[in-house]
Amino acid sequence: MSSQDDYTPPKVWTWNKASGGRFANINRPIAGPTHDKDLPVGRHPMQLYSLGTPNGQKVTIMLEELLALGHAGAEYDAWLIRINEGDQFGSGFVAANPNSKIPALVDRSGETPVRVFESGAILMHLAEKFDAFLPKAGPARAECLSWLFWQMGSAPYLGGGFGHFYAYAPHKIEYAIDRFAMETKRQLDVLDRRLAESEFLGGADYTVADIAVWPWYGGLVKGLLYGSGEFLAVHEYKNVVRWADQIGARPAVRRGRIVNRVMGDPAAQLRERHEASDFDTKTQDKLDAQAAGASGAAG
Ligand SMILES: N[C@@H](CCC(=O)N[C@@H](CS)C(=O)NCC(=O)O)C(=O)O
Repeated sequence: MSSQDDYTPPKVWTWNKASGGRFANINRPIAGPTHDKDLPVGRHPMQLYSLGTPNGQKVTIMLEELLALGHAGAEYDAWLIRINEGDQFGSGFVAANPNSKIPALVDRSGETPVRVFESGAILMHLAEKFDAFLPKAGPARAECLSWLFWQMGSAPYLGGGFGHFYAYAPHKIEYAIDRFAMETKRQLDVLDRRLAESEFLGGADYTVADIAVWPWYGGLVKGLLYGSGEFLAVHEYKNVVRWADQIGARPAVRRGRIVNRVMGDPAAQLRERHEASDFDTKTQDKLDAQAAGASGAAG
């Protein structure tokens, strides 16, 4: 039996920096900035400070979808925030998001810049601003928002729970992996049943709910998250796989998912995006090849 199996919590928890694990160098029990650093500002109305994780991809996909609809006001600069290097604790970033997590958006389209943090809030801000991907009223809006907020509440069990203990924790703890694998599979079944009755999560139309859920659960069923595809038998969730492939083939999704990416195939990484032309021919060819191979989701 290893020491973590017989741990007795002390009366008062103290910060043990040597606790280990993949994110030990950035995790800390206090908020606020650690250093002074202004954020860069580009020339477009939308300034995004992010990283190409599933939470970051939601926003770049949304912006690319809006641009594809012809909304020039959605033009954006996507600046890279390297969370492993502590960029989220710079004073400028903390002013944009006091929670020190990507993504953070500063909407500079009006006289006064507006900060928006939390990916769900950013998606709603953009959807309402451009009147797109969010039904205006009635049951369709209620259903869309229900699935949007389902993602916000559910993904921490997948990422912070299952993903952390299955892939990143310094020890494999059966209890923790069992608990979160069970919950992750339950969530996949929730999605699978919904997508058996409906083309998209909100109903007949593609909405911010799909944009929020796809980078997480689309990536999961395509076997791209935590190397866990076989362990979770993700191929069993056939309706989720159908939906993941369908969304992954959208040109705006193929562009948005590679913005601010620093991992995986270098040809499918656009570390910063400042112009539409930044998606160069080489990247586009690579994305076309990926789409042809139907490997559409997040990585
Ligand atoms: N609920 C937040 C979650 C954001 C989040 O967890 N971001 C992670 C990367 S995916 C992060 O910035 N982590 C840095 C840290 O925890 O210090 C949202 O949806 O925006």
